[in-house]
Amino acid sequence: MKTTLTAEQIANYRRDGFVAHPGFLYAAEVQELKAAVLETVAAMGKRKIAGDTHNWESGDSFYDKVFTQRLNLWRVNPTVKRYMLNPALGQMLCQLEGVDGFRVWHDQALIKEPFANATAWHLDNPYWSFYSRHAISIWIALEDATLHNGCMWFMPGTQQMARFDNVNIGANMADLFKIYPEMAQVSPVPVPMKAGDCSFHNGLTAHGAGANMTRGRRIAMTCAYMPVGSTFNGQKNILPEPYFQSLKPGDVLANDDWNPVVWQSA
Ligand SMILES: O=C(O)CCC(=O)C(=O)O
Ligand SMILES: [Fe+2]
Repeated sequence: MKTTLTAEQIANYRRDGFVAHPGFLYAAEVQELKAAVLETVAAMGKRKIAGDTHNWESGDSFYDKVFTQRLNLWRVNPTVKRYMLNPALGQMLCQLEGVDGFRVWHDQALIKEPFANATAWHLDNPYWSFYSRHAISIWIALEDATLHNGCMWFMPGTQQMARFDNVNIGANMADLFKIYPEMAQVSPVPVPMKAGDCSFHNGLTAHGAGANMTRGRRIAMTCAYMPVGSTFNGQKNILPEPYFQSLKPGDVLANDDWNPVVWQSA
């Protein structure tokens, strides 16, 4: 794992709200993580969230055909956990965001199957159970992500324009711009990646991905992180029901089982 960032990468991240980090995983690590992810996705079957008790029938809706989406693999697979909760990775997140510590929010395997739909422009943090201008995600390519098979695209600087209003990832690519018309003036930047490359993006940076125009699978592993000290905003997102019921808005989200600390400075 290449866990050193240059000063230029940190400066670019803070200006643009995203940065690419080529060569994050070495070849043997790509093989190990990819095998662990695919094995866990297969073992989860129709369960969308690891450990969840109810089956999600993946239907034929537009969203079902954006990607195969499985969450919280880290909770059931020790290899995935070793990568996603790696302290050196946690330290990189702190450098990028300039905060003291991060907890894991949730991970996600996102596999654009052959001929999958595009991922509409959206923000991430407003979906989650805390609001923060310092939430961050890593997106790791486990197969090459190209302009043809649906690589990620980001809108530089939009993290500064965002409030906590958002849209669902629906069939209309441009719905986000109904609530943020000013973002439609920003030129999007594609980030094609080789397997093992990753990017980081802020939870308020507008991003999306193209359709998969190929017969191959675009396989990505991602993870979202919450600054230590973040507070509950009243939204359930993927919180388990009993934990959700125990919370009131303003409570600090500090459950070490559900959201363990990835890294915190002393
Ligand atoms: O992989 C995709 O198509 C979208 C990923 C995404 O929205 C994210 O990682 O926040
Ligand atoms: Fe996203």
